[in-house]
Amino acid sequence: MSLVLRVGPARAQWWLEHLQSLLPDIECRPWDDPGDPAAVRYAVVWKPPAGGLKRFPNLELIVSIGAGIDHVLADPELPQGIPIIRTTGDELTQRMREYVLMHVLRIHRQLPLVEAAQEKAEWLQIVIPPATGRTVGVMGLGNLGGDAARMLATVGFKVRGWSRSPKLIDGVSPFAGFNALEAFLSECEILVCLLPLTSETRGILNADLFAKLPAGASVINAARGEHLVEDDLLAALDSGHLKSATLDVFYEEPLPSKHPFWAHPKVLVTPHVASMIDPESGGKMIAANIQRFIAGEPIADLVDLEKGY
Ligand code: NDP
Ligand code: OXD
Repeated sequence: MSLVLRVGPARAQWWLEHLQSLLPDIECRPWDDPGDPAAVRYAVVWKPPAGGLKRFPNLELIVSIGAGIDHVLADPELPQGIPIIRTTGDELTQRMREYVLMHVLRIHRQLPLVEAAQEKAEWLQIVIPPATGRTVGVMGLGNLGGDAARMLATVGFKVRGWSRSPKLIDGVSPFAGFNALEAFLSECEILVCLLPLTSETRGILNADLFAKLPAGASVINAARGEHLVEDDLLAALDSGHLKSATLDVFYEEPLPSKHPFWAHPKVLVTPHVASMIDPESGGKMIAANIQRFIAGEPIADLVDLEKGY
């Protein structure tokens, strides 16, 4: 009985050794050297290539090294009927909370202007409203978005949240479904996207949506690159309707060196690091979920494949 691991090369060995130490009864093998394909029962993967998982005829479980599972569902040859578990956890949530707080405050307190002024040795005093005078909208109120919205409300922001089904979170004005999207957007000065990528949310950050935001709004996308229509964002920034964009995720990762986002004065690029799953904390979550699966116990992170997230 074996487990096959597919993760980027930078941390592959760390992952493999750590998972093996947590799952001593299962042989953990790298993706490119899986041994007997018939022995592979578990696949722990980030962005598996198309057709890669169908190599294993006795696969029982797929584990996403990520909160999102879009990168698994993207495989057109994905073997059907196999349960998929996503990876969550306090550290993942904590890291995303820090990312959202840092970038919302950077925009709210106009840090780019302060830094530009310093370069010119200019003493620029800007009167900024307190957070209680600023509205932030969070799209997606799940583990990450729900937590971020709660945290922003605690800091003092006026917070709105948008989800598929209604969600009640202290200090957060709830909006649910596409019928409520326009009303939700109408006052969001800073918009944070923490949606999963599904057929309903692909391309949701587009010209139509930007037009419904107040003039001068800023957008933070820490969800998936495919949520964003890149040309629409560039047009909205260049027309001045949007003030700035903070992007952690991209259609193509790593973001190609010639991509216009890198040098755009209104875009801050971060390299998909808003909340990284590391082998220590992520490995513990993954190993615990595999053990629950083997024991036939309930698994909170089991993905509802009907919903697609
Ligand atoms: P969850 O599945 O816990 O939550 C998803 C939220 O989005 C839910 O509130 C859900 O609504 C809402 N939603 C889904 N579809 C729609 C829709 N059509 N319309 C409105 N709302 C919708 O996800 P997580 O919070 O764990 O993660 C969100 C995403 O963040 C991941 O899928 C991943 O893409 C991204 N991510 C990015 C990371 C990074 O480092 N940049 C790290 C980790 C995750 P409802 O509550 O009604 O179900
Ligand atoms: C995730 C991610 O989905 O890292 O967890 O993007």
